[in-house]
Parts: sequence; structure tokens; C-alpha cells
Amino acid sequence: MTAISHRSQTLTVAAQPFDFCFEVCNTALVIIDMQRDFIEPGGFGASLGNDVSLLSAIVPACQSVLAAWRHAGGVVVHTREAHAADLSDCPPAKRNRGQPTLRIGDAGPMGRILVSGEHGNQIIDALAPLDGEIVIDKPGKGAFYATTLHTRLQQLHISHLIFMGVTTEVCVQTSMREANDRGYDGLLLVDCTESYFPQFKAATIAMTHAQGGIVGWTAASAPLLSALVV
Ligand code: TIU
Repeated sequence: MTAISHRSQTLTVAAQPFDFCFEVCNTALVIIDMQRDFIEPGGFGASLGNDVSLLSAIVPACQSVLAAWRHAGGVVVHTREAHAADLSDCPPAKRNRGQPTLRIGDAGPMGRILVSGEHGNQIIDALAPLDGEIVIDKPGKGAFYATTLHTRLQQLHISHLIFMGVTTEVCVQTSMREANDRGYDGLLLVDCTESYFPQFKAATIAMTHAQGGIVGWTAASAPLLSALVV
């Protein structure tokens, strides 16, 4: 098998509610928040009382898609949920919500929780960004709120987005909805996203492709991998 030779070739992925068609040259792979804060013990996800071990199961599938996408020459976007060290971009409502064992900005085993530059805020080694890939630090759950993402995608003439990452019903779904309202066609890879709550993942997938794709498309990664090689 060889990589596709033309980034402008139309590729088709069997998806729900119907085929997802795209060209590599007009599509970005968007990897949401695959950072230690959510996937490893001692981070924000754990501080909220979650079993973080559930999330690491998707890492091999994400690695396969990332490798194939890089080989095809596609644009890659990595996001991190990250706040400035002075928490000036963290609304008190977000910091004070609930009863976490550690709040955003508190010192945890991997550094300050959800703060830029801290060890816990880095993307896991298995999916680490390469030089030249886009890395977006976002203060909200959505990747477009208070970030340069839309501008950067427009500059690259990107109209289609393929989503992976965590958590399905929080930052991934919010980002897909933000993208949908900005005119992007979005595909969620179901074996490359995970939630601390399996029922919420299932519900998010169902509500994304319901009503004729009201939010976007969903598919397994296998047909995408097949489409990326000839
Ligand atoms: N708590 C939870 O499920 N998720 C988040 O707080 N952020 C992301 O989804 N990245």
C-alpha cells in the first residue's frame, strides 16, 4: 500500500448518516485535549472523581489515524484545555464549579491543574505534536471559543474537520458544534474518542448523526484508514 498521491483527490468514508466525502487538502485532523490532565492519574479528570484509565484505551487507534494522516500530508491540529498561569482566562464560575479534590490552578502531582506549560497540561507522548503542526490552547471546552483556530483554518482553506480526542460529550462535542455553526463539515471517529461515561459517548454519537447529520458525521477509523491508501 502507498499513500495517496494527490491531496486534492476526493476520498469517501462510509459514515453515519451517509458517506463523508473530503479532500486531504481541504481537511484538518483535530485532536481534542489528549493531554495528561485527562488521561493520566493526578490531573483534572481524576480531580473530578473520574476513572481516567478508560480514556487511554483509544490511544493506539488515535496513533494509527495520526500516522496515516501525517503520511497523507494533511493538516493536524492539537488542542489543549489550558489556562494562563494567573488564571485571567478562567472564569470564577468554571473554577468554582462542583467539589473537585483540586481546582484549576491548584498544585497537583503533575503540576498546576489545567495551567499552560505544566507537565500535566502537555499532550501525551504517544500523540505529541510535530514541528509545524497547529497547537491550540483553549480556555473553554470548545476549540473555537477565544482561540485563533477559525482564522488559522480559514487561512489554510480548510472546510472539513475530522475529530478525535476526549472527552466525547464535553470538549469534543462542544468543538464539533462550534465547527458546525461556522460552516465546517465534521466527522467524529468513534473509536478515537472516549468519555468517562460510556452512555454519554453513545448518546453523543447518536445525537451527532441524527436528523440527517444535524451536527456532523460519525464513522469508525478503519474506513478512513482504507481511504487514505490506494
Ligand atoms: N470533564 C470532562 O469530561 N472533560 C473536560 O473537562 N474537558 C474535556 O473534555 N477536554
